[in-house]
Amino acid sequence: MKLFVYGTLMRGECNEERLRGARFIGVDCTPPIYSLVNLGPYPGLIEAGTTAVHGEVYEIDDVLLAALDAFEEHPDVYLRTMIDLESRQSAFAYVLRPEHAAAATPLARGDWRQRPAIEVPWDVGPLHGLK
Ligand code: PCA
Repeated sequence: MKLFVYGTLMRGECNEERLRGARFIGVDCTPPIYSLVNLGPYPGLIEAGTTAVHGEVYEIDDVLLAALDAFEEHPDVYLRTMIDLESRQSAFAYVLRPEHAAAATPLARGDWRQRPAIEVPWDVGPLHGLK
């Protein structure tokens, strides 16, 4: 089956290796009826809003689907849901349950790769000794 990923499972992001062995189909985008929220280390797709969310589609098998369901804590945190994409294909996506989005800030551009850099809350000072 097809899986649309929009966060840490995308290429170049921190959990990309979890899709090792899956066939990459292409980049895709949701219709503008969602929100993408920033939970810090990872984002959440929320089924309400006006944002088109960018991501990638993969062909995955049952074994990988089960492993990803466990990793994404389906159905407790994310709910794996069939959604429609702008390319007119349908795919599963991990939709964040709204009760986990309370403290999250929206990513209006719908693109996890364009999230703001993490702010370092202390002054690290001049980086002596790194040369
Ligand atoms: N992993 C899943 C859902 C959010 C996340 O970080 C994904 O990349 O689609």
